[in-house]
Amino acid sequence: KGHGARVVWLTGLSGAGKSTIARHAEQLLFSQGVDVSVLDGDTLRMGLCSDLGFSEADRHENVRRAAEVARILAETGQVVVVALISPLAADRALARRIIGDSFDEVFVDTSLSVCEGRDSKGLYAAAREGKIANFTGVSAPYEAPEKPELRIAADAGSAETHARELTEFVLGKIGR
Ligand code: GGZ
Repeated sequence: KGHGARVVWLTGLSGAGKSTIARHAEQLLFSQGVDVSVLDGDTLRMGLCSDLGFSEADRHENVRRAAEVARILAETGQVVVVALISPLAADRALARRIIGDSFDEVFVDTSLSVCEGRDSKGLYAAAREGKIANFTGVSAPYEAPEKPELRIAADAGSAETHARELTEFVLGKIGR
């Protein structure tokens, strides 16, 4: 148990599948005996980050807090899967600086049209109608990673397949 000490940082649009992939990968890694935890933006925003909105400054703080918590958990030997939109390259670079060598950036690459087509929570529709301001991909920027350690092409294929891809990547990183 333990001694994973990695942070895999999933970035991508709302509805890209980050949370689902993270949860499936958590199960797969757990069943391989890996001590793993998930930090999900949606969940963090219900507690630790409940004071934060979606301005650039608040997203920056959201990323910073998630990175600091991920670092603490990784220092206990866990593999930490973080799932945050984290739309700005500079903020992801901050996370990388906070976490250090055990950080890997994973781009869950789902096109805006596919995310918007799914619109499982109706957020894109609301954003288009101007009911949600600063919505990533609609009225706020998303800077795609230029050199992620892993890119998951998620326009096609199932979340299970993508999670298996992520799991293989993590197992390789922890020498398993
Ligand atoms: C982006 C928003 C917004 C705005 C609410 N822009 O798909 P979801 O619903 O379940 O996940 C999204 C979540 C994004 O939180 P993060 O902490 O990952 O974002 S960031 O890293 O940028 O801080 C979405 C919902 O919150 N949501 N309003 N304006 N996503």
